[in-house]
Amino acid sequence: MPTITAFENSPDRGRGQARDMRVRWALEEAAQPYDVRLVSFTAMKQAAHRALHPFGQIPTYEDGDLTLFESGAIVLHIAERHEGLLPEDANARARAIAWMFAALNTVEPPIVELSMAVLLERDKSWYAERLPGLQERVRIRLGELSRHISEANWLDGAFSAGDIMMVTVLRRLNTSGLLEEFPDIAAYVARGEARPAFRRAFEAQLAVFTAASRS
Ligand code: GTB
Repeated sequence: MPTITAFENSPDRGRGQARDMRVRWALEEAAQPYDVRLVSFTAMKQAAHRALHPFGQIPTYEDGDLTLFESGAIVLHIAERHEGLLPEDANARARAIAWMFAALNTVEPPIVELSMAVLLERDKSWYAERLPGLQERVRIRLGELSRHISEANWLDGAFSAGDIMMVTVLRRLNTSGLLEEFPDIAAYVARGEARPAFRRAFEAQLAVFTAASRS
């Protein structure tokens, strides 16, 4: 059974924003049981964890002789070994993988930049001036994605690992007000969140937060 790592005490307070969520979701879609090892911020930076993850972060994935880091690589590995997360047709499979990269390389960067500014720069003198530009860069990507998705249920035909990556990336905007400006995208995220596998993954990470806040 694979083991993944996740925050012992996630700063998102159980909102499922940390990147173990996408790995949990992929494992749930694949009906692959898994163990979770919870790590503290201190433990993450120590040698034992850095042996698994050179940058001292979560998530990691261990299965037999294999250790992986980077959520995209982990989800791709899971998708390649289980049915239902990547299409059989070679071209459709290549396109689904392209969407995984698009989520991580094209859509996630401006979203992370905006989130980090909101989190860390609120009290800075330049914040009010910088915010609209950061929001605009996210809006550009959402507009482009909205034109692509339009009325479609998923990014490219059937649900795939590309949708797992994209929905988890877009969820980072849940409290930003930006998703509501793009009803197609908001509906797409809601469709992802309504999947039973997403719900199971979400409840599992929420249970970690609930237990931590009781102790
Ligand atoms: N590129 C890597 C991947 O995709 O796996 C990035 C991994 C990463 O950023 N991990 C973060 C981490 O370990 C957790 S997910 N951070 C600790 C550190 O670097 O010391 C990022 C995250 C954290 C918290 C929230 N939140 O509170 O809303 C959202 C996202």
